[in-house]
Amino acid sequence: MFATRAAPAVRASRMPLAVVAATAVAGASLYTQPSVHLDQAVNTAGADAVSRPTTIAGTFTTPSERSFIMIKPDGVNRQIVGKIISRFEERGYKLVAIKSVLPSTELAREHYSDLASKPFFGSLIKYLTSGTPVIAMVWEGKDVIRQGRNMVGATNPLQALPGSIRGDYAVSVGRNIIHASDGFESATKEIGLWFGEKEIASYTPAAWDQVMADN
Ligand code: IDP
Ligand code: MG
Repeated sequence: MFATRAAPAVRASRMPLAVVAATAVAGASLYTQPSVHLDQAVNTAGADAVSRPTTIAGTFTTPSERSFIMIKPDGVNRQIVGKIISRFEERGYKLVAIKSVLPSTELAREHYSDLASKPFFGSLIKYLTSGTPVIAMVWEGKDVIRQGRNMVGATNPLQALPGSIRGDYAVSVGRNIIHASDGFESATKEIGLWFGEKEIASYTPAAWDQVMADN
């Protein structure tokens, strides 16, 4: 749970200004927001609002749900940023925040903190901070966390189905183009880490009600 974790050791002096601001704002929200595990959230999806906490990732399973999606340096380097953004737009999701970031080592390490013990962690961080920017985004809409994972495809492109982003554009697990939050708790952490509340827009696309409606 975020409330019991130590604050990230992020040194502001080595971070881009936007990230400094995001981290400063996020620091407060990230570790004080109620968190919920994905399984728990799935089980309570039909229950009342009290059991569906709202964080910077919105409210799980509702149109306010948000996911952190990041085009990694290989996606930027291969100049397919527009194609990837189009997929989320065409699906019906709403882009509520976007920025190009040269992540600091500290930011990259915090983002992937759950993988710190993996043998590839060092090279993953080196790659993310190699000097080619990442495109950090927040997308909003019903089920965007789980649907975002479907659209991105399996971690290893060998298992990623054709039609998914990794299944269409990637070959190697170490160069799999894109990141997507894997649950409500990680979306809450990641959006709070990369963005401040004030960087996230509130607006209603023309077709929003059509796309989000249930009978
Ligand atoms: P995800 O990106 O699908 O959520 P994670 O297991 O969270 O997958 O791993 C984060 C990233 O670390 C992957 O997207 C990939 O770039 C890299 N990675 C994961 N497993 C390996 C591996 O076995 N070798 C090299 N890189 C890996
Ligand atoms: Mg992951």
